[in-house]
Amino acid sequence: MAKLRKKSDIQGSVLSISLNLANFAVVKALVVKNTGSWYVARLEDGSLLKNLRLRGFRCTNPVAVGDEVTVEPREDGTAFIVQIEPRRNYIIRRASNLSREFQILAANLDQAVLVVTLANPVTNTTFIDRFLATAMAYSVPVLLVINKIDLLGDPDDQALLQAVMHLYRTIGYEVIATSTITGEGLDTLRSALQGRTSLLSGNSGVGKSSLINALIPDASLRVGDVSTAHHTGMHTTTFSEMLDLPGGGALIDTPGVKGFGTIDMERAEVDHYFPEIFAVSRDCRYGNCTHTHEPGCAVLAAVADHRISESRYASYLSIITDDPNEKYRKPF
Ligand SMILES: Nc1nc2c(ncn2[C@@H]2O[C@H](COP(=O)(O)OP(=O)(O)O)[C@@H](O)[C@H]2O)c(=O)[nH]1
Ligand SMILES: [Mg+2]
Ligand SMILES: [Zn+2]
Repeated sequence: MAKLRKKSDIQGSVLSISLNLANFAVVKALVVKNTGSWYVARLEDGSLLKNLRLRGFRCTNPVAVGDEVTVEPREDGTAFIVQIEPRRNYIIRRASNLSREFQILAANLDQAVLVVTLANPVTNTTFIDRFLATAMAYSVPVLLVINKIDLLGDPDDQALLQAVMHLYRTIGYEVIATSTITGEGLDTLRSALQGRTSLLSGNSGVGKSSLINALIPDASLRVGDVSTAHHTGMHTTTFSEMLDLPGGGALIDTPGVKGFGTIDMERAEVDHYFPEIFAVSRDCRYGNCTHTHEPGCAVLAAVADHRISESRYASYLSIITDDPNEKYRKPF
């Protein structure tokens, strides 16, 4: 299976382009929309440059919403993005499951907001944990939003909500429970988003559009629109847009993109992205412990006596068994 290139390679490939800007005035701008074939960027004075195309880039979709770019206007009125400033961070994903190609979903993020639901639909915990681990690998903090809590009326559901909030807060994540129906949690969410640029993620149906509508009154996004049209065929279209929040800050919406999927992490580094597993792993007998079968594994012991959650450990296993090298691993 194709391996995603390392972060440094991607950054390098984007920035290693030599450009001839001699004859044209260039301007700096912030990319606020990516349709997959053209871009919209905002100048410092707030005005928008539309219909921007790329020139001089080798990979497909090298520019993402959140990128600070240099735009070169042409005499015929068209304009090109010709250079990208170094990124603070970014999130990439494969263009499709088995693709060699990668797409940058968003750049220069303060945080990623993962919207999940415990009912209608139930968000899979493996999906949540893969997202959290991947975001940590990209140095992007995650705010977990549990939406549709109005549906969690009965005591069992309430207990589940409390347990999930407790689990992720104990690990160190910020968790906010919301309902776009009752309005519960929306003020807390609003202040967690204020003044920051946040990527909004989550499976379809969890209420992302509803949350955007609640937070940005003039957004009027279609609720219940599954956007299947955006992810058919070999090359998934990257459509994403930066939406300004009334109190300052912005949400980056990528309709049609479920999550960032999995990136290839070196198996030995996966435990770094599960903070509670990493903390315990210091006590494993072997420095190269994979926490699967080794004698003296402190992680296995912690799972056995419930200091590490079984669901988190299952997610850890699901990532390390993804690794194509896993098949060829020598027995311990
Ligand atoms: N009960 C309940 N339903 C919600 C809530 N938020 C959104 N919904 C509903 O969930 C469905 C999917 O919402 P939508 O915002 O389109 O989800 P998206 O696919 O993540 O953008 C719609 O029928 C919404 O009305 C909520 O807090 N509680
Ligand atoms: Mg939606
Ligand atoms: Zn171990």
